[in-house]
Amino acid sequence: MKKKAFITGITGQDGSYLTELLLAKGYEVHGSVRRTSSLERSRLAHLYADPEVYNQSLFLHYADLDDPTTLRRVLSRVQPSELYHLAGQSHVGLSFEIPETTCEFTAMGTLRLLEILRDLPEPPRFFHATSSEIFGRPAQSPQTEDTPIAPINPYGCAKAFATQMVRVYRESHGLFAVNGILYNHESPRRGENFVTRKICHAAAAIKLGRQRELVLGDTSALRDWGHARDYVRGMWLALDQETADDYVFATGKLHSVQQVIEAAFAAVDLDWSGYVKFDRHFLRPSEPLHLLGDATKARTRLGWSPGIPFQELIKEMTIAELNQLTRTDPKGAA
Ligand code: F7E
Repeated sequence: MKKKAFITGITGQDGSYLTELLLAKGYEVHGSVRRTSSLERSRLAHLYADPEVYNQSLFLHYADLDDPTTLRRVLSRVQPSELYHLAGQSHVGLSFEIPETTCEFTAMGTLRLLEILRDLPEPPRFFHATSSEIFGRPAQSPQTEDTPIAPINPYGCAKAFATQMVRVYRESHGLFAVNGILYNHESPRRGENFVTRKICHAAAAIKLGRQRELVLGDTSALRDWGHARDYVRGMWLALDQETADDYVFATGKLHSVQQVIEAAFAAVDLDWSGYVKFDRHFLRPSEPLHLLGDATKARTRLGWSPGIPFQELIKEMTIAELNQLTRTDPKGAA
């Protein structure tokens, strides 16, 4: 019998990489998709197009985190042995604009899932994709699973609530529930409003003469950036254990937004300095500080380590943008 996994957020960056990983491991993969007018599922398009995969080992279900009745019905029917919860409003800047929506999906959505699992006769193993943003501006750097939670933005607060609830349901209700505390992780499939993708896209578009400038907020901000492909491997490993626990997934290396700019423009052989402009519109009311992860526990217990270094990641993302832009309008290439 094939193992069955269920993924919320299957159409996102992490969902699509995780789907590929699980299909390669022989799983039957199910995912929930939101009803939207745009049908934005491009990250899974190559799998839909494959008649040996779509509706054979990959299945999609309409369900959303604010509709627990449907979620309960779908999960009762599918009966997965593993549930990877990746969905939620994940943009930190946007969470200042739409705090209630952020909490509704990211915090309450997680609690609703935990409540459903608690009632199932055989609850699946549960992976919750949480975030370094739960730490805010920690006194301790690097952070571990034991660093105190002290978020400083609505997104971090929603994730903090959900993270703590996962711990409560693990300890009080005996669920096999895991928090993966994920530091920033990127790829060519990253959403366009995150800074790495925005920069890599701009470098490629400027190279091709299709964009004139790149407008950014705080370029001195530091982050611990890894590759999403490495992080989804960690998710799977975290559920493939005897007991449930929390794990930090991080590279343990800090880079600035400015270093992303330099690496992306170098990948297309351009001098960045004439193109990058500042706009305070992209500044946030507060910035986390010292968010650097210590993944010792994931390394020693799970045998996990990040394989793809920062320079390689940014180069891969920029070249992917260049290829994509050239494919969409080959004549525009300069
Ligand atoms: O910002 C600065 C911005 O939006 C990174 C999510 O996956 O990782 C991600 O959150 C930094 C910040 O990611 C622009 O102020 C400057 O300091 O790419 P980002 P994030 O906020 O770190 C965590 C771990 C998550 O959990 C989240 O879900 O870049 N920055 N100028 C800018 N950021 C954006 N987006 N756009 C700018 O123009």
